[in-house]
Amino acid sequence: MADLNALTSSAYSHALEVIASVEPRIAEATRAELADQRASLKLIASENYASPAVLMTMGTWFSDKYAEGTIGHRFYAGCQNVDTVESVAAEHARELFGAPYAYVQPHSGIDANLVAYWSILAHRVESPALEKLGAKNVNELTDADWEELRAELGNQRLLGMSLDAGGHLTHGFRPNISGKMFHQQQYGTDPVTGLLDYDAVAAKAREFRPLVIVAGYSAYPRRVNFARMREIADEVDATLMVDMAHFAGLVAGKVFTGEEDPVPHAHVTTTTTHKSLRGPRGGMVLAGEEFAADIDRGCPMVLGGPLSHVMAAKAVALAEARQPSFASYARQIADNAQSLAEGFLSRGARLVTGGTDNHLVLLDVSSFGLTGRQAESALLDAGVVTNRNSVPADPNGAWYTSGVRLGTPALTTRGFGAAEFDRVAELIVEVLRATTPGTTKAGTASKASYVLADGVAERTRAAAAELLDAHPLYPGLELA
Ligand code: DSN
Repeated sequence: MADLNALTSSAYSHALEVIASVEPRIAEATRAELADQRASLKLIASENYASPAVLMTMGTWFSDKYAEGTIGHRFYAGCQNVDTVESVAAEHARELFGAPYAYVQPHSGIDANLVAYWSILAHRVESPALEKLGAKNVNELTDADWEELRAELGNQRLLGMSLDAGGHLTHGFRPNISGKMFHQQQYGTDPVTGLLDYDAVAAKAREFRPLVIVAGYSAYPRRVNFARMREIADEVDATLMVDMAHFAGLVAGKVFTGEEDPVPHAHVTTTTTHKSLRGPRGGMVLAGEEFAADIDRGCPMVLGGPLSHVMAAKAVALAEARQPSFASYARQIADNAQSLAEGFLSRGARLVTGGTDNHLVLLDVSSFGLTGRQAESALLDAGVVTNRNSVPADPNGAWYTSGVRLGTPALTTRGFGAAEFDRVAELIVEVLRATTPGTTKAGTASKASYVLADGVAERTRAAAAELLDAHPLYPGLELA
């Protein structure tokens, strides 16, 4: 078997030379990005490290091909190889997740959610409305028909998890288009436990009668019972959409099964491919066959031309996720999150919901006397990359916040285990204890500036380097 490390090193070294011959600053930035990623503790819960095979697949001439439409039904000639790529990616997605139908064109999670929303509107509202108007498709509608259709489409309701309880912008948050396409209401979490209260969600659904209930999260550190969410949706005749972007890797790796696997329970499931799933940056929609025709309208309804080079990389990543080693990886992600949580709790730090049972923890940094922004910045000084995040009913709002979100997928890819994550918790607590809020020019307490005690950043970086050197990123990849 070929020495893959040597091949990868050679391929990237040569590629950078080719790039440098045109724009050396981009070649330099690419080298610098690898060096930075290698030298930091990446704890952003939505990030990962894709394999060289996935990364290389994106750098090809598939980027040059237009292929609007669907497999075998394109608006451009010469798409036979794109058809192969999209078919293979969709086949892997269907088989990996046990979904009857998969659409692998979305460029991002937001795009995937938009495609899903439109497909639900089309399936639940537009098709019946067209039928009523005696038209086969939207092109046959007159201006008066459009008025009538808009009146029908305009009164649709969406119930999603609120942003500060851990939901996502695209789940009906007002500044996002999902909060404008739909009349939206939000469900939160229990104010004492921080946990989802399914009875409260059901009560809200009965009162609000949404067309769509969205489940899924980007900052909720617990598993969700999707069977229960489907019961709630069925009771009010809503369509259940699950956005599994954050935990798709845990579904793929069979850590989340039964009631915790969204795919058999949701009508439509969306995801990104680059978070715990460890693929290229992009999105995907999974559904039952009844939604397929409407989802297939995603391009050009919502999406620009498919990114064939990224669909090819999705196929490679999904093939990787079907290997047994991916299931071990997924289990390790969850085990490591446990260790990280216990590491914090044993050192007196406060976690939203008191712990985790997925891939992330939400650290409430108000107990250190800091805002999320101050904590995020001090940690970055020390080489720990996180992102600030609201906690439920956050007094500091969505900009300064009171929390820091930390996830285990990326460092688990590097080979970190439970002991390393306990050490990570120890380092983070040391940095936060050594950080104090700064003052504004007016002499009041600042929510942004901070003072990190002398020497702490350097000591933390040195300690982190020991962990990182023992678990190198892309081991064997050496750039000439
Ligand atoms: N930006 C992603 C995250 O960090 O969770 C979600 O879109």
